Amino acid sequence: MNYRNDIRNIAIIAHVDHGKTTLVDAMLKQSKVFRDNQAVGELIMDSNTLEREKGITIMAKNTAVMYRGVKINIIDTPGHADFSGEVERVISMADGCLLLVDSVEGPMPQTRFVLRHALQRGLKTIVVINKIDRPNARIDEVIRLVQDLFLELATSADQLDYHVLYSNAKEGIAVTEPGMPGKDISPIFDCILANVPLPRIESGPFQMLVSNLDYDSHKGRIAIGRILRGKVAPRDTVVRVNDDENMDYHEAAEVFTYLGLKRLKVDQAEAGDIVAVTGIDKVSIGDTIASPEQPAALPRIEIGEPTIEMTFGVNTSPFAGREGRFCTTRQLRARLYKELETNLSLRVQDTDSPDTFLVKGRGELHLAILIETMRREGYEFEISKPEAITKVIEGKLVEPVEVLTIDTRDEYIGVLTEMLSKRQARMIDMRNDGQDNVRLVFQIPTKGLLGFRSAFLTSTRGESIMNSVFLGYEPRRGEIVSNRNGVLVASEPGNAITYGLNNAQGRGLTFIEPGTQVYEGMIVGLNTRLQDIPVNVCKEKKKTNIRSSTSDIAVKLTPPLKMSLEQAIDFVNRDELVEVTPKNIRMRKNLLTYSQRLRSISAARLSIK
Ligand SMILES: Nc1nc2c(ncn2[C@@H]2O[C@H](COP(=O)(O)OP(=O)(O)OP(=O)(O)O)[C@@H](O)[C@H]2O)c(=O)[nH]1
Ligand SMILES: [Mg+2]
Repeated sequence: MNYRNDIRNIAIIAHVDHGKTTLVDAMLKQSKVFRDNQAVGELIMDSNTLEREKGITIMAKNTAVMYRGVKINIIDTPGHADFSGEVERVISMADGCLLLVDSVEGPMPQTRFVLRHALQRGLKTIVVINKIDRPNARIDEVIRLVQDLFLELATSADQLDYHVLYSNAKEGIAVTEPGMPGKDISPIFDCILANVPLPRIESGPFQMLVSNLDYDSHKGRIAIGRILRGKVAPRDTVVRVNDDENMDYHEAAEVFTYLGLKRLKVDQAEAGDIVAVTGIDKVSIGDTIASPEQPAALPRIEIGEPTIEMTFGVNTSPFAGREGRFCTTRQLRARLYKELETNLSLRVQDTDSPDTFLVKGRGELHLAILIETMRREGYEFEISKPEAITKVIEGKLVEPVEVLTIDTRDEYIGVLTEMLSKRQARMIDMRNDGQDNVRLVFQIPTKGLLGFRSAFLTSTRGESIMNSVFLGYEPRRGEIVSNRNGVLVASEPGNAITYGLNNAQGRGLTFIEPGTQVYEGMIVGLNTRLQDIPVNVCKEKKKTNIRSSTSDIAVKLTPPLKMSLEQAIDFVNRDELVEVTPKNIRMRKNLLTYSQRLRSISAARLSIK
């Protein structure tokens, strides 16, 4: 067995927002991969539009820096639990990892998830306590908690022997002892060089596992992965081996390695390095590409199962086809199945209805990101309320359960515990820091979390943070009764006007502005009571001949409550749909007319009797 000492491969893992991408910024900037006068900004690796808008990483990405003559291949990963599949997918490319932990928050549920994966794969871990500049940093306690986590998760004694560094990623500073003055990020680089194992080179002809895919309009599919064995060069003949051990032959067109934000075209790349190879038609993540001399498949990447599902259907609203570029079943189906090529924890199934597909994902945000991406690409479709996926294990019906961590203030404990107990949550921990801050930990079925986020933000006035991670399956308990109020449903099509909306505001909150086009059955507001009521928001005031001194005074409407896509997904009930187009997000009743809805209610009552 050989090793090469000119490369190290590391993944950066952590709970959401603990500073991974910011640390990569510092590594890139300080290793001089940019020109001195080049404006590169912040969160450089979060290059996708939705990542920039939301300030979170969604997809794992590769980059590399040179330090003391060694190339460090870096994989930045997302920290949000919904994108855990990305971490599982790329972690096999690395020999070591930096585990970042926020100096105030300490280890969070996703810290445990990513560390468990890293340790199971035998990655050498370097702990980096980040954000040491935060005023209420509690470094000693965080170190103790990290130690507990290692004791619980380590698979061998030598994994307990890890290095700890301290950083302020935002300022680009790291130190080896807390309190030490720092000047740059070099202690992290030095620690990587000294401790991350050298990449192993297995002897034999070329072999690599495809861990990621990219596209280029000229070059086609780009297969990304770490070379395990041998070398690859442009125009080499390679074999693609897939799931069913089927093989096909290809000619590698170009071979690239990483440096900074660029891919460098190379004449040859060798085992131990992370490369991008073009020319391999139809290649998928999980395929092996290898030399025809020894074309054996490597074990495929195992990815956790999805926990929630919803339907995606062709838009059936009266406004169908007006705002989208891609509106047909064929286009919707093709787009959803294409997503499976890169979005490994997603599942798509045809249903009994040819116009509707069942899409399964790792959480509401996972699906919401797909919906938002498709809408921006010009797709128009309708989606149903997300549901938790139940399954049968050993003859028992089970449902997914999650650990929910809430950081909030003392005054909200009462309201939160009450809301959550209705959602079948059980409190498993409560810790107070003596300064009004409290961390609550619950175990809750996934179905109880659906629709919780917006209620949570409203009732704690945006002052709290919630995070949830999949825990496992438990016997399914009863339904959770929705305690959302009824909705105001447009009874006539047309343009909403101030007069009609003002009347509607007498019944509850409204969601639309004057001038909005509505159709019968569209949801235009929230009732103050439990049942739905039809309202005519297009109704005009009756004209009279008599002028009154007050009639011309403009009616002042309360501003509408405009819902984002995620809020709309959270809001709708089972008998409702969200209509998604590039221009609008509308909510509607599944049955559009009042008489249809009445008939279905009485049919449901009859069937209960
Ligand atoms: N005060 C302080 N803030 C930091 C530090 N490092 C990162 N941040 C801030 O923390 C926030 C989150 O940083 P990111 O780098 O996006 O975190 P991340 O771990 O990549 O987040 P995800 O990829 O979404 O999981 C940003 O607002 C950063 O500016 C630090 O050392 N000190
Ligand atoms: Mg990030």
